[in-house]
Amino acid sequence: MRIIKDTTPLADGFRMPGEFEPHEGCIMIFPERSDSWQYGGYAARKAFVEIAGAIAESEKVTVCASAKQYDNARALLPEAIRVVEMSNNDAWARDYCPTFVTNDKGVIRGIDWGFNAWGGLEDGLYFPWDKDNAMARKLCDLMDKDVYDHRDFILEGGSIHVDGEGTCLVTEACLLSKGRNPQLSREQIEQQLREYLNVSTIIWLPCGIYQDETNEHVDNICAFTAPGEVVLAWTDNQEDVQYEMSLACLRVLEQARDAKGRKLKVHKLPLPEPVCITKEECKGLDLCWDEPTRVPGERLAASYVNFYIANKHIVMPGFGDPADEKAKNILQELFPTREIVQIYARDILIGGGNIHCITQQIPSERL
Ligand code: KQY
Repeated sequence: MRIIKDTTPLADGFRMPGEFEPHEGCIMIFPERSDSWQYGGYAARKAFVEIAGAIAESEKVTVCASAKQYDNARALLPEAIRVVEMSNNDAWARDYCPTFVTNDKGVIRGIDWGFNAWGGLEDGLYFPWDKDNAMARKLCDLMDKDVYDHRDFILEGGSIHVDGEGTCLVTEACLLSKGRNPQLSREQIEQQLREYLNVSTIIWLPCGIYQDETNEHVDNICAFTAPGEVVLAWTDNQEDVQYEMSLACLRVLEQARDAKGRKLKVHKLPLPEPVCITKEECKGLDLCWDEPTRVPGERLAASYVNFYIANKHIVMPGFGDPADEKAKNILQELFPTREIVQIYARDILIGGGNIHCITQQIPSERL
């Protein structure tokens, strides 16, 4: 594996493909952190196994597990899934496994962004995060892909969505947050995205989902379903604090033009009724540096937008809410060639994210 320090994907003719383009595989990490996942992660592991199994129906899945969890992961996961031992601080593959870019010869390279647990000592969610930060490079080595070293720029995979045709979606709340790259201006941050993702248009949504502890990652509020088309997490309830947040994003999307000059088609994806953590669930969470990570009654950042686009499936969360079916039907219409698999995801949501946050696609080498 070559560590590339002196050039960028843009200069070398590489771009980040849209998630809806063909995949070679998907990376996940087996959960075990007891202040993220209730009762030591037992229920979360069951949900991860179900999700990995659904994705493995149409692409090669690699699950990274700690030395402590390796045997358990190997026993619980289907044989077709590759399990590798790799140390980690937690299980958010989207955020610190490599972002992959590809060129017109089908060559794949990784990007190793800096990771500081969503805000470092300013407002990050745990310390230390060194093992997570080391994963992108280890995975590129394992998968025999050259890797761009960009550890001096803090970015998580969940904070970007691209259409593969030159457009990138981000939120101001996240990318301009104090805990990431406070020394860089908005224009300088845009320049990093242009050079590393090979995009020319960046659409800045003001915010994400209420209470999203990542400083409101875009992958929980808005996602490309095809070039020129997005889904936006939506509520019609004007009493809900989320209403104004989603409306502010809608206003930006309605005004935007993508890199090809198209107006975006915006599909509203309903939100479930607010999902709040119970006292019983909180009892199952260990403290993080003597502080509870959640308090009973706290609203969690539930959203159906946090789905994964696999080669033949859409793997989406369900919350046991009447809107589950509605959201599923909307995604089925938007992805007519893919089967929608809805997986009950409360145990992942309690960790602070959802199915998109725990998966990272590897684009296909075939053109
Ligand atoms: O990408 C995400 N949504 C990660 C959230 C991390 C939460 C840590 N408890």
